[in-house]
Amino acid sequence: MDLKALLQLLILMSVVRVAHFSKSSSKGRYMASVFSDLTSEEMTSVRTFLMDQEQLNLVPIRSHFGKNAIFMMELNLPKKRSVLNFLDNNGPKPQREAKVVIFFGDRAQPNVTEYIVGPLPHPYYYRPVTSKRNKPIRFESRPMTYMEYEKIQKHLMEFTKELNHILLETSGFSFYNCSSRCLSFTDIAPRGLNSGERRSWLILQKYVEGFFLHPIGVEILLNHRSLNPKEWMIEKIWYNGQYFDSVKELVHKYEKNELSKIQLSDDSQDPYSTFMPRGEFKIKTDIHGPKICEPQGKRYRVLGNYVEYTGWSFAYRVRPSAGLQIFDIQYNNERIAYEVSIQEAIAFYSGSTPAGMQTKYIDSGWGMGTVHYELAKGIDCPEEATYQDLYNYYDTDKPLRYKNALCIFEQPTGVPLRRHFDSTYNGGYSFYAGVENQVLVVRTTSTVYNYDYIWDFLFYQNGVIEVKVSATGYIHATFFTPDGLQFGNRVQSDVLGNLHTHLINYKVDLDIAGTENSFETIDLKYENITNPWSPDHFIVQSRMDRVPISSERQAAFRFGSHVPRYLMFVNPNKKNKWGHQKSYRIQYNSHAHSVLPRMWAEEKGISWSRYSLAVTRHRESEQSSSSIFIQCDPWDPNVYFENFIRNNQDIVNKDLVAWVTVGFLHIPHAEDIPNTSTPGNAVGFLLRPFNFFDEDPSVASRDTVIVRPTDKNFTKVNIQRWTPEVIGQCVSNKPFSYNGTYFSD
Ligand SMILES: [Cu+2]
Repeated sequence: MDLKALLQLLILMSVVRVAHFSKSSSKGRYMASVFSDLTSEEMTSVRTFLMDQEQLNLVPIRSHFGKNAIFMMELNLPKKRSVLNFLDNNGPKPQREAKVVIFFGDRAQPNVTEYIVGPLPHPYYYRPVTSKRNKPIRFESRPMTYMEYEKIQKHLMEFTKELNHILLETSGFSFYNCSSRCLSFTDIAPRGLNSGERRSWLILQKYVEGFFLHPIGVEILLNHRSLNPKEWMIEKIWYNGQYFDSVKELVHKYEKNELSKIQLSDDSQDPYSTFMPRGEFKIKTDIHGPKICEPQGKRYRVLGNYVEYTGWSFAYRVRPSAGLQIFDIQYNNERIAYEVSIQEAIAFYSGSTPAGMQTKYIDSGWGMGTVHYELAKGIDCPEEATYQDLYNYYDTDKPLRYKNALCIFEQPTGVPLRRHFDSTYNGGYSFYAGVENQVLVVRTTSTVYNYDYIWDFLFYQNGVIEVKVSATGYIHATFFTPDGLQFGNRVQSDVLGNLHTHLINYKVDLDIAGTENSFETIDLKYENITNPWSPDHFIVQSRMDRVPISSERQAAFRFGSHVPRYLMFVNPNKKNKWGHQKSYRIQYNSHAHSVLPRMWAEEKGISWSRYSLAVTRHRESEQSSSSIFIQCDPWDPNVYFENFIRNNQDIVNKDLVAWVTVGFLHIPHAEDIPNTSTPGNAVGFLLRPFNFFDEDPSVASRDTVIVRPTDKNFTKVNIQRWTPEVIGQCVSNKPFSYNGTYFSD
């Protein structure tokens, strides 16, 4: 390095500024800890305590099937009132407790019971969770476990022994002595047609990379309700469009040639379902694309589960059922929301095969909030992101650490936050000004078997929060038969991509500058008035039609009904400088519609999906719109969202919760092979300030650049900026420059 370069570096180093964090950060961290998930130590102590309770008679869940075992544990969220008392009034810190789900298989009436265990970290009490429903959770509604899958796999091997030659002739793959050519299966849900059933359709597939896309034309209905696997039975088999009551019947008809046989081509060597690159682009390249970098360090701070960035501060946790929850969202120390969280994600399918027509995935029942595997640096999140490990206790006997399962990062959006070029319309300009648009992202993923959801919460400098889910992974596909074409597209010679609707439900507990809020809508109405400046004419124009909504029923917008364009949460008691009630607006980015007629069998389990938006009074007993037990019993759900609005409470000047449903119809097409890609498959909503502030709060952003010509000939410009003039090595070693003229040559 020459002397000049060294001097430059020294000057640069002396002017490098770093982000300044408030002195209250450590207090913020302490406050946020009221929401923090159970630590590994807490989980272990809860387990030890419960295993010692003789009357529970617990055994490890990973070594027994159908006994009494701890299935899951998570933080028991303290009541909002006591949390707010702690956060806002210096009240006592709420006691930490765990919520534990125990499977009681070894009881005269097997059931599932939820317990509260506390206090942490040294528990000495446990009590069952009481609910208004006053009915035990049905044992058959429990999520699947590793042990149950192991038993199913074993029984499938046994049951399909007689079928072995048919499977081999059909696909070249089998369950027996299969070495590299093995079959696998996908079990679909719900598992039956009525409450209390547990019988699953299994789709047989070749076990190659991306096996989800390799159905072999055989589907099996297995009744696995009994806790004694010896009593399990195959109730039906579907083979190439034909139904059989037993393995025997299929074998008999197969051997007598009394059915239509299939023989699949062998594509297992070079499957269409892999990520392996193939083919060429017109413009070939094998060098890196652009990357995100932070040339002068991070501008946000993560302390435990507490995050600070520009005006923002919030806490987060990741619950095992549905995943990310963001709490106590504040902007410049003013609260906007108490909680914004994922509640449920569903995908309801159609098809001509029994598995296709039966599939109604309700993903929290598959531990959607626990399947957050490691994020790849530079692909799933920027390399420089802050990565956090997450701990789960779900179908396990010890806490499991999911490394780098959550990431937080700041990224440029590539579009300015604000900008203006102030033309003089004669070849020059009076000023140019712009603000870079950087956004803080909190991200997790859920790989629910074949599908991958990417969950984002974005915090913009102008007070906007964006909530977004992107879908990717493998489609859920069934064997192609010609009548399948009414339910999707043929995407490979033997594969139908089945149509399905994705719906995602969020809880948005807004607290606009306090808990007392009201809800109103704004749309436009034409008015027709005599033209005041030309009385022989009329003026037709739109005027604002502001409708205060006073009850829960009135605030429930069914899919298909008219939804006013502005959905406003207002604080009627607090006004901005201009006399307007402080408000935030929910703005949708979604193409959702309902998936089943109201009250149809399985629809009861997802009654939240009736409404694009429902607004309810906050109630501790209405913490979630869904549960992990609904997937296996949607017919008699233990959480029935419709009840949240049934009592039609008054919602004026009250603590309000918005239940937001977004989604999209997915008709798989050739380009879903090998994977569904994220562009176009992202939906969500925005929370936007609307008279909450007195002006755009991003005026505080130092990501601003202003350029003013200093002489008539535009030979010199005055550049004003509030960040170091030189960015650093990471992007460019040249200072920002600007000319901005458009003279002709
Ligand atoms: Cu899809």
